[in-house]
Amino acid sequence: MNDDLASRRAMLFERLDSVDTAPLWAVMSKLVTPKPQPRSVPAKWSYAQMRDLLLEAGVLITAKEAERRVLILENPGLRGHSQITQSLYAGLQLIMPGEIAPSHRHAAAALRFVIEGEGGYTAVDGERISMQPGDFILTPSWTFHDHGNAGDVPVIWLDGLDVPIVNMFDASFAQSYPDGDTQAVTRPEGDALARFGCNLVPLEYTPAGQSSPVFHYPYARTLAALNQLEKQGNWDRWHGIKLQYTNPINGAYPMPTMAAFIQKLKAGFDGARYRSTDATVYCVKDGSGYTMIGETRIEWRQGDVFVTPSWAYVAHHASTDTVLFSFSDRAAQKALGLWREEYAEEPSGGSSSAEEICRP
Ligand code: 1HN
Repeated sequence: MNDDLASRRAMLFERLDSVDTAPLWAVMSKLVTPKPQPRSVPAKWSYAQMRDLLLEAGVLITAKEAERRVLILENPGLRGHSQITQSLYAGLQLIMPGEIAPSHRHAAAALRFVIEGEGGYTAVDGERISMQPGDFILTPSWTFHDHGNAGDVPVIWLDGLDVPIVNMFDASFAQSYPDGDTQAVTRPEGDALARFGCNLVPLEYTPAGQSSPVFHYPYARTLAALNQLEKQGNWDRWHGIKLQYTNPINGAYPMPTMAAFIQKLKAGFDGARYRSTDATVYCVKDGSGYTMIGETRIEWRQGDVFVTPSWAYVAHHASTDTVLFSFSDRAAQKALGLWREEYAEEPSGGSSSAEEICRP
């Protein structure tokens, strides 16, 4: 390019800049990439370490003062943004015996996976349920929710929220419960599960919202399903035995933005590589092993949380019998027609140039 052309272009760029304009040709390849270029990276938070830090926070601030006593799990590639992936927030929450976390509601939807402790409870939309380790719990958008601990040990769970999605749309609203710290309980424990969680629905039921009316998925039921399927065999080469949590009314994901999954891997499971556009947050319910995320090896054990970025190859390897919980923005991506997945045929560790196939 001759000097004259270069300087005329530079002058044009300056004039464009001065009127809040920019040339697409200078940024197009960054804007529209041939494949995902996530800023998030593979990462793990060791539960042993997080638990110590949480319990220290437990001495220094009450749940009530904090409103929520939570350690945010920030992806090392996204520090300072309260994000574990580009679209999701995750944190570890502690409630000490006798404490309450006051009632509020917000546009962001939350899910919870209980890691430790007996005696915790949460109230959602007028029903209070007690939490057991392994329980999966929903707080749909704009439902009042408060938590408490009626037991005598600390209760810790993983929170997942779609806050970055809500904020991307500039659609955030939030408010405190207008009438005290805890919401009025209007329905007995187990009401939603009886009405919607037993392959039955109330007579001539018409769905009221986009989230599952079941907001408590007790681990005893989840484990019974995994164990029955394990007896039958049929291990998937990529996923072991993997199920997705569902809205029983329509078979959709439990909430419009987030999907959640549970999977069992037998000791010695040596998974093949899989990738999808939904960056995924995992929590180890039980067991130990490691996951290859691209070239990164992440060792895990009970309680650990780890994250796999969009479109990275993921292959799980279990040393002992393992149950993994996971969640992602797959619901939102599928609703918007964006989600893609790919199964790599050859076992993990093989050549990355091997031919990739779609799964039958
Ligand atoms: C929230 O309301 C909870 O209710 C937990 O337990 C984490 C993170 C961001 C915004 C709201 C909860 C949260 C949150």
